Amino acid sequence: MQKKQFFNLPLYIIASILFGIKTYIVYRFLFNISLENIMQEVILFINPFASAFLFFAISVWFKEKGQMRFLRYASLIGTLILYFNLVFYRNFTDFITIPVLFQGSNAADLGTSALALMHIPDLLLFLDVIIVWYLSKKYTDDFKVDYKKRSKVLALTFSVGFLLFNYLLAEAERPQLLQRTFDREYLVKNIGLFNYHIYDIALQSKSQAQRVFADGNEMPEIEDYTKQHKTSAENSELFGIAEDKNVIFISLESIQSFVINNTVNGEEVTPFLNDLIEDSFYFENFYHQTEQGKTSDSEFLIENSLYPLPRGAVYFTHGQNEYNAMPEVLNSNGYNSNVFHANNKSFWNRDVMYDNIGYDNFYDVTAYEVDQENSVGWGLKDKEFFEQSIKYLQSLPEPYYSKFITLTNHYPFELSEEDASIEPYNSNSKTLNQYFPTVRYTDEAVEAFFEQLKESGEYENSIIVLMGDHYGISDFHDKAMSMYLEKDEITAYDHIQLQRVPFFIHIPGVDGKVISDIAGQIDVKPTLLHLLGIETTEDIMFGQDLFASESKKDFVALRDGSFITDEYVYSKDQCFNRETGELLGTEVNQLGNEEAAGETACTPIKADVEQELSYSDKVIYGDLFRFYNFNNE
Ligand code: GP9
Ligand code: MN
Repeated sequence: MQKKQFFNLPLYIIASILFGIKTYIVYRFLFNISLENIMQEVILFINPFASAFLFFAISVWFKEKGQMRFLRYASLIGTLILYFNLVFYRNFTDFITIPVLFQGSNAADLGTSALALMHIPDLLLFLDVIIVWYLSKKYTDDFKVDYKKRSKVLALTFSVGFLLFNYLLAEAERPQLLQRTFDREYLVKNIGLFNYHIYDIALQSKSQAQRVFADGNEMPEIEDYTKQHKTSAENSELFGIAEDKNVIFISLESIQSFVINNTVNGEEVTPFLNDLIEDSFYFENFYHQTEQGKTSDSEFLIENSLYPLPRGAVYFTHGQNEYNAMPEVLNSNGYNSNVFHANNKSFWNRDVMYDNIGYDNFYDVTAYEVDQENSVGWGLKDKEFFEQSIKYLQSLPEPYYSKFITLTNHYPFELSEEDASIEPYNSNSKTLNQYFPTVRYTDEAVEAFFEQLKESGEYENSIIVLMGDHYGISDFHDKAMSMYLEKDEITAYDHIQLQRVPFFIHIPGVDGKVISDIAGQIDVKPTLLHLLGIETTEDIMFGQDLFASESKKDFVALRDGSFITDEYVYSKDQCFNRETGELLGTEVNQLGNEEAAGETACTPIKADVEQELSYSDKVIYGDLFRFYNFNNE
């Protein structure tokens, strides 16, 4: 009786507290999780307790004897999961994912070095297991309780409530955290390691199920479709013009076409890019086709000429699929392929995806010297990034394909004063105001990079491709945008036209021109491969060579089903004249006026667009390329 008073907390609460404290210590001091503000600190502190409580509170549903056994094994298994992650993290600075565990070479690599990654003091991590074990054995009679239904429901309500609270905080800190899945570190930081594992299992099972039910049957129809719409090498006006040259691809973070040849406060926004148009092929009606996966979606488009997915980031959800991506194709044509990007390698699951699609090297944040001084916003400043990259570029075997992903011009468009060459715009949108100086900063960084390429001798033998990855200013800022563009309002038509991003192909020694044909990121892969003199007959791609003498398709499809043709722009059931922006008709009547609704000039094309997007989705959901032999050799 006496003892019972001494331990007046139920054992599952004691176990939760101990386990929560331990997990927090591991998060805070053993994993290298970056915390950017107080809110993140708070969430990181709360989530270990939320998930521990959820887990241990299950014990109340057991009969008295089972309760103790459950708590013992729960704390042991929970600790083992935490510990395996720690050991994995010490080697890979990343968290375990189900596919990595079962399919990746990572786990095998780890096997050999696992012992070296375990340290004697790690035994302390098992302290709470020993305590729970001891208490549950020694004081079984004091701790086992015949819980009333009310207490059970209370424990459940409390644990779910706690979890929900944690989730809401996380959602406030990172909107759409679960739908978008951008980074494992963000997930662990916000919902905790254990909930992250549950989420990862759910995501994995869903895509596995779709994969399992797919067989090769759909493939011939899709192959047929892409072959019919393919532009052939014979029709390509510039086939082989850059044969065996290096490719330097620069992904310009959040740069939209509306800043090109435009001014703010009387100053040019992108003087370097404007000049570059003179001696490049510049596509002025080139659209991004990304969705929630943002930069990674744009990468996916240019690497595969497949569309990204309507929800989530395909880099995350289908990072293990079979692809026939540009790095693989180039590798088999004697190229060495690389990515330069000064961010966490696990962001957008890049490490896994890059490995899968054949990149030879990924120069991630660890390849750079990053400190307070040379960083702003999301990390290393673009000028520093290019400067520090040159030495790596020079060391590569040629020919190489090297993709550089800039970062400074990322929302919320922060820039220190000494880096700003132009004044911000003046409107009610801080975002749009600040956008111009950061775009200018990136423009200057690219200019300096061109200089460095010339000085280091990398320029002459390379072609340089520049592309905006996606929009930077969302429709949330329409009011300020309409003011800047001197329009009464931003209509659905304007919104689509704002999805244009700059696309340059600069071939030293070759005169370029401005090309007005409609084009999209989906067209990059076939275009580049043809410039390099690589045939694409065997490939399955939805894009076409932008230098083909005849176009095989009438539309550029955006990922939400909007599209652009020579004559029309279609978005949200509305069909516009592309030239004038005049509304030609509405397909489904949103105002409830049946008569006004009906077919428009866009209707027949809409069906084609939907079919194309659904073919591409089928390839990804069913992992259909595993049934296809690309014959790359
Ligand atoms: C992150 C960078 C930005 O590494 O590519 O990603 P975004 O938010 O633009 O997709
Ligand atoms: Mn981006």
